[in-house]
Amino acid sequence: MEVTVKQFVKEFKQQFQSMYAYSYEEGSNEQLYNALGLLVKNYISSYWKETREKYIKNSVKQVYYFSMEFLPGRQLRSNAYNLGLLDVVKEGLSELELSFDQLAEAEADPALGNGGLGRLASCFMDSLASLGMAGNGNGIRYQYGLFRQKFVDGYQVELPENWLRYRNVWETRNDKSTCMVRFGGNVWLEENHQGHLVPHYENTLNVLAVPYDTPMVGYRNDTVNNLRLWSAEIPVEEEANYHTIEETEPIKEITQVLYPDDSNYEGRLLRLKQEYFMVSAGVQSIIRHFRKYNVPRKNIPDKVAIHINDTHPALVVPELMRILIDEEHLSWEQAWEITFKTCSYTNHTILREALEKWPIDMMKELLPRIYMIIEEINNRFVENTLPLYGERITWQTAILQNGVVNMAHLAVIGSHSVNGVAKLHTDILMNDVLKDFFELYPERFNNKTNGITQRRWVHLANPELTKLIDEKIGENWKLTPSELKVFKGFEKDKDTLNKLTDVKLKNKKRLADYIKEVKGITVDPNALFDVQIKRLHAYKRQHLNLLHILHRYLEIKADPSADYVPRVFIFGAKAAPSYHYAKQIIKVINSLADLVNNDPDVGDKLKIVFFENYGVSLAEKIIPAADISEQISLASMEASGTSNMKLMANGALTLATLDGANIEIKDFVGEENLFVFGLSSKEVYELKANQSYQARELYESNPKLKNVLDALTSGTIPNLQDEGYALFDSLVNFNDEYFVLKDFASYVEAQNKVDDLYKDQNEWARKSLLNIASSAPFSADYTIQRYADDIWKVRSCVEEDEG
Ligand code: 26Y
Repeated sequence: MEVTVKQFVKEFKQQFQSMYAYSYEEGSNEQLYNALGLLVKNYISSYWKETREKYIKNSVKQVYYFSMEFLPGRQLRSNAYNLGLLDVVKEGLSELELSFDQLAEAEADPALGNGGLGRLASCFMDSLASLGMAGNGNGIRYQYGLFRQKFVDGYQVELPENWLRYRNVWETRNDKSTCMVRFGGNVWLEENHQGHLVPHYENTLNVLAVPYDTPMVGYRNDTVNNLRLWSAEIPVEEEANYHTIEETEPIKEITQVLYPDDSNYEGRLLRLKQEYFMVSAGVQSIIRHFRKYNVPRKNIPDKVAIHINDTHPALVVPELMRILIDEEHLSWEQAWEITFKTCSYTNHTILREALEKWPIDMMKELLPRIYMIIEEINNRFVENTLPLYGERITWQTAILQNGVVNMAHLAVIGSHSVNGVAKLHTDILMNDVLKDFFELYPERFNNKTNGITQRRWVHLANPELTKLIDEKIGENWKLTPSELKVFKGFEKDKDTLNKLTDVKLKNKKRLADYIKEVKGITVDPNALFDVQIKRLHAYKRQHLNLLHILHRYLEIKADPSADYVPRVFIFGAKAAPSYHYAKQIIKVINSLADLVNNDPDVGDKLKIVFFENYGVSLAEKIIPAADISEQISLASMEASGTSNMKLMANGALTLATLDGANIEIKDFVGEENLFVFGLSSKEVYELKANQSYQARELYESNPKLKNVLDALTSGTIPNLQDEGYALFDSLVNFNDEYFVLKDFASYVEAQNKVDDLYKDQNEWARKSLLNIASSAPFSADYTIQRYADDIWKVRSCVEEDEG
């Protein structure tokens, strides 16, 4: 968009003054940021309006991405960039002697998600808009985001994340589009005079769903889509029924906090309320919007695609059925045809404990009408399946099983498409986790390997690298990521390799300064920066990383002249508050950090930095500075991973097991350009099946390993309570569920190869360049194009305009 610096400066001053009634010179960073954000939002608003109108006018098919989590990250920089205004804004502010970077840091980072699944949803929003596709997000406006993590004495402490404190300039409260969501009470069906069975409700709890809309700005294509987040309120007309603040709590708490767990399913009533609240409001508003299209209801699937991001929004299936039957008076068969063609489902995890199953009694009581519909879906499913496939398959795949509603089964049965998020993961779904369904509906299954938006994760997070690539291959890769492969042509170009090394060093210096500032630790920017950033979970094996560091430490102590390349081990990870073991791992890493970072024998050879409160904003600082990307989950456990892609795109070399998307990274960049170690998923399956694994044998037979494990309990690591014992126990006495000891030797070996390669900076840079140049296939733009072609059947509206 066209705005001159002069115009911007004038409008910014006005904006500030109209908001705060004093001059910008007196503003705090938060105030200045708010004024700037609102001004940018003003610039966005006409495109936002026009995009919406265009979709309606052309009767464009819309995708609705239903997700309990979104992690958009800070939006000022990315919105200004996508609008093409970033340079103007920076220049204008510097004329006013203000620093854009400083103001941008004042923005709260909305932590409305736990991890990968939530960040993926936001990368997808960015790509949908940038491809000019009509894609909307639908989620919850949690008043408190994922807890703010602090370390006290090395222990994780959780603080509330009040991200709305200084207001949120990007959102628009949309009171015209509220919906009513009903919970509980009694429901019965009665025939009306047209012979329709219609439900009657009594004693329901009615909750008003208020949408807050946030613009999702496409990259220089005038497209602005919508992210709609719902907030729960008391219906105005019922306010008089509430006499005390306490009585209003059950309503307000629905959208108060995000569940901070991404692995342990807890059958909590409040979570089910959240899920239905978001689903019901979302589906109601879709159907309302659909009416503007003036096409028959049977054509809903031609105009609407609803995507179910993991099972959390799977109640979309019965809710859409409810609306079509109870409110639109369609027959069951008509409604089912529409629902099934409209819905599609992505699975993001094979962890048993993360697969949602709700007690039937709970569902019945909280959502009586929805339960009736689920029961009917289940009955019809069983009726159809039993004669064709027999007892075993039918009962294994039923929605209602042993007193619970199996949400994955509901999602698969109610969707025309089911996908995993990396090739291996999809294979595992088809051959293991959902294998009976694969027999019933092979045509539904497909793979969609995850992707990331290069705009946020390269262009914006790593401007110096972006400049270097532009210099060498021109700017086409920004719109057509596949062009990045042209960069491969520079793998032997000395000048390029030197510049690439310089860029990395600059990024490392910046991170080193930040480490000094927030952790008080001095690190050498020339050391190798080794990064593991992701949720803390035993299957991701941060403790394998820990054991290797401890091993190195012991070797250095035994021989201070040992030839180790100086390394900084960098961690960022939150543990679910109730995940005791994960928190113990955090504590041990922190205590080891205290030991290692202050040991004069060690010096710069080894430093450990565990950042607090890992999230999108921290990731943007860490990733451009990484040399090594740790992707060391037990093979078969990590569905895809996405930090692996972000790190690769920024030139880190991957150190990985053959798990999730690591396999595809290896295939694209070539085996010689990353470090692979450990069991394959096939070997993991075999080991589990033949039950032959004896962790204690490894402990007893490998002296180096024994040495390391013993150091957990010997008092070597200071200030531990029982955390060292807990780790030792789980690994040695409880037979090491995630085969950490089994993979230890090959991990150490791979780490030594990392050292050797780092000594040859030229060769390192060459491999780094090849990684960058091979990262294009992991652009979320391509991932979204595949969802659009294969699942949603939507096209770019920008292309359409151009005819
Ligand atoms: C039901 C509740 C316990 C629950 C809450 C959140 C269950 C799962 C989750 C989140 C899962 C998640 O983030 N999965 C990650 O999705 C990424 C995007 O597909 C993958 O890259 C990553 O491997 C996977 O762990």
